[in-house]
Amino acid sequence: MSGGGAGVSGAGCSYQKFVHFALEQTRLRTTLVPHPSQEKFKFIRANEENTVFNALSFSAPKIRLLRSLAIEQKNSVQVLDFAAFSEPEYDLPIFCANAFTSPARSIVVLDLNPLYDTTTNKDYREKYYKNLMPLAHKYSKLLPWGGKITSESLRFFSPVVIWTILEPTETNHHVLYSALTDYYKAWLEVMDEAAQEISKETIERNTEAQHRYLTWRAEKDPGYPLLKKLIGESLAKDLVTEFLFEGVNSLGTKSFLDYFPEYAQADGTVNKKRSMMGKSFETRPWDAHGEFIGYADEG
Ligand code: BLA
Repeated sequence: MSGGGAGVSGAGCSYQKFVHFALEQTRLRTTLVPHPSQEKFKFIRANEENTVFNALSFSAPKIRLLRSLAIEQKNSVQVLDFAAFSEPEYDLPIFCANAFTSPARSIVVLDLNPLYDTTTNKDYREKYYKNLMPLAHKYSKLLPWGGKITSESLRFFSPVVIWTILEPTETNHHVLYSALTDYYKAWLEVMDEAAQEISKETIERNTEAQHRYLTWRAEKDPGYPLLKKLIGESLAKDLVTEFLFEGVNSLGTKSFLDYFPEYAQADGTVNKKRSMMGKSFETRPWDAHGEFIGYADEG
């Protein structure tokens, strides 16, 4: 066997295994209750018979939304989109685990996405990422930088991000599973320690930062074309706005173009291109201390 097929089915098991692990770990620390979005999407089915969707969503005292979407196509594509968003009384990073595995390769983004840009906001970087740099150091060696990336995405990444493209082998998926679980445990740790903000301005700022993130992803997520293909345009749209990025229509009133005016076209519509800046960052643009060093490479 060429390894591809075996690796992919192995990956499928691990994504489900990861979801199971993550929920179990979360329940050790807090009480999960089903999120209202579960009702509509729990039993979502694909057009194709060989494709299984698994959608779960919860909330908990500090957690506004914890949701997971796993897609498995027999002997073919395996997808994981797992994220956790805190209540706006906390400025917690957003846990983000995205993996798209085909027989050819796995495209992975794993991060504690910062609520505030860590290049311009040193306090935020110190608060959440200083302690995580050893973890990033370990896994960025095992899961090498995936090469040039949509430049806009960098704004939503932290110095500990794992952006990688892997051959879907057994060994690689073993390392990936270990990274997923270690990063999630790290997120649970900061979640546990997070103190509630009481200042109205701070809570509003956190709300808007989360809304901006949701707005970006609901509009430009690379997974959307595949979702459209699998469940049709209308349901894919609902899945994105009411499940994956739930809150995009309720946490704020600003539009995509309010946040990202560079995408405005002359007729007032949003440019469909994923990126206005193009791709850049051939190599990892942070040093071992989490300092951004990517400017030289830009353009
Ligand atoms: C590709 N997915 C990508 C790429 C990134 C991400 C960076 C590489 C292409 C690029 O440079 O943009 C993921 N980008 C992210 C994430 C953030 C971001 C997580 O900005 C967060 C801020 N991927 C999924 C899901 C599917 C999926 C759920 O997470 C499918 C349902 C598919 N991702 C997918 C596919 C590609 C991809 C098919 C390759 C094709 C392409 O590049 O468009």
